[in-house]
Amino acid sequence: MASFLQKARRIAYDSPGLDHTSNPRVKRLSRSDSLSQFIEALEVDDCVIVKDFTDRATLEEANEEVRPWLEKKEDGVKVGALQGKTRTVTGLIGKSATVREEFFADPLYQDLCEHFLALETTHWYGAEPLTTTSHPLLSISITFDIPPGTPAQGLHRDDKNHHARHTQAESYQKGRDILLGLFIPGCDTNTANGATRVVPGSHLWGDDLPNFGKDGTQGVVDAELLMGEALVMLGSLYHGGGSYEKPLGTSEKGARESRIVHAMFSCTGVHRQEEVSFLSYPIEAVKTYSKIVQERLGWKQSEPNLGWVDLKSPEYLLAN
Ligand SMILES: O=C(O)CCC(=O)C(=O)O
Ligand SMILES: [Fe+2]
Repeated sequence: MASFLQKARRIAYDSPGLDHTSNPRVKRLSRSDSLSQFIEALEVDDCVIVKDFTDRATLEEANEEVRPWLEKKEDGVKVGALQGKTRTVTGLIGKSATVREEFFADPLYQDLCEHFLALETTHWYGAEPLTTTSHPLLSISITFDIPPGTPAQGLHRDDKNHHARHTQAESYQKGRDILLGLFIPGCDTNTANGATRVVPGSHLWGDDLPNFGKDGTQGVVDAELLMGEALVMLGSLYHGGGSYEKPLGTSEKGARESRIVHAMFSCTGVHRQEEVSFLSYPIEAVKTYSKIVQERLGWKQSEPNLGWVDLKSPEYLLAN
């Protein structure tokens, strides 16, 4: 298995003939590729780019829906990996119908969440076995808008929030991750404007001090994305927003000066969500959301016995 994965890793990149073990890149796949190719890319590299995730018109709609919220934010926040410059819009599911129904509810992303995060367990009532499944939840939906003058984030794993522990491994075991992220850029992202930096393969590392080499760039790749593409990543991937060093006011007149990415993370159905869904999205609004979104927000119980209201799955509260 290990040698299969190593081989897959060598042939996984889209420029044949290059030794990408010393110059790693993120694999790009299309929607026409099979789900198992996406799964394999995530198992091998811990991230993958979907080339044709969305189109420009849909992306512009999402940007328009988010922009008023962004413009209300003068300053960035200092929390977690955010160091005060990056502007954020939280609770995106309620603020952008396009982010919610076109991006978060995307069947490819949801199928990958189901594959990596659904839990199926057999337990016993006396001698009677019962197998139940817990489906994933949305943990957080947030826009990251990096203005010029923003330094790079410290490389980190987002599953730190869930106190995840990792043992070093040769190859991927299903169930290893508790988060799956989806990053959709609202503009082209590149090294100059702070494309997200990722460390392919770091999902197999343990919890010791990570080694990014003397200058902190060993194994680090700028996941440059074009509008319409999306990056899918496991929660154990070392990553961080890149630096946008260009001074403010040097862009062409009228050009938007920020790097905008709409991000979502899903977690397993038995972990605590980063954003408290029931306080973030009022029930009257949730009634208008698609079924899959309602379920991922926690309006369906996790089998066997989590997330009840009065010992019942809460979707009955959405019925009228
Ligand atoms: O802005 C980005 O590219 C990534 C942000 C991030 O990883 C974080 O704030 O946890
Ligand atoms: Fe992060």
